[in-house]
Amino acid sequence: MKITSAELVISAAAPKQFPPTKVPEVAFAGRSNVGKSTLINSLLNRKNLVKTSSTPGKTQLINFFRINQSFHCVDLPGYGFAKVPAPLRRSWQALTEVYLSRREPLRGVVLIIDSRQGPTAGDVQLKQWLDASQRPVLVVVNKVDKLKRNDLAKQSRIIQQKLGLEQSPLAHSSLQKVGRHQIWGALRPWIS
Ligand SMILES: Nc1nc2c(ncn2[C@@H]2O[C@H](COP(=O)(O)OP(=O)(O)OP(=O)(O)O)[C@@H](O)[C@H]2O)c(=O)[nH]1
Ligand SMILES: [Mg+2]
Repeated sequence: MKITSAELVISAAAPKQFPPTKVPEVAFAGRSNVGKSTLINSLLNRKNLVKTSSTPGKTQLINFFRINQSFHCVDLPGYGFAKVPAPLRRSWQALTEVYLSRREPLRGVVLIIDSRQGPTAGDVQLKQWLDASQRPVLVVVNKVDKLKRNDLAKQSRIIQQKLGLEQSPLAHSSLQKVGRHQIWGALRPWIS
């Protein structure tokens, strides 16, 4: 995928700020710190378009990015980070839930799983919820630089089984620049 333009449309704190659009959208979901924002930067070949942080809970709003004037990438707040105050956690959850259940241009969700941790209860819950909502899901196992090859094969099987996938998850590492082309290949039908 050749990226000719990528810009932030809006950081939405409430559903009424979701931008009206006719272009298709892909959203990136996963637990806090799993590398969602970094993955979007690496897909778009941009170092700092999306803010990333080693402190979990960096992305608290829903960030809409317009790519090549033709589709949106949407960075969702992460879940499952206990140190975030409970009321804040609820407000993100509510915002994300409204987005995922009602957003008309949303074509599919990239669900990102940590390669070492494997699927958390939150990951399993979200996958089941997306399936029930008939939202297409692409599962990516991320930070695969942290695993040896054998362990990655084992972890991929566990992810496939726990999330009930027909195919094994795509492997990605922003650090090693692995998996970018495969992910674009899977996303193409959603955004064209
Ligand atoms: N080893 C390794 N570290 C990574 C990779 N991708 C991201 N990280 C690191 O993981 C941390 C979290 O990255 P973010 O992209 O901010 O994570 P996020 O999922 O957007 O987090 P929230 O916004 O808090 O939900 C940062 O310290 C990144 O440098 C990767 O492929 N490999
Ligand atoms: Mg983030």
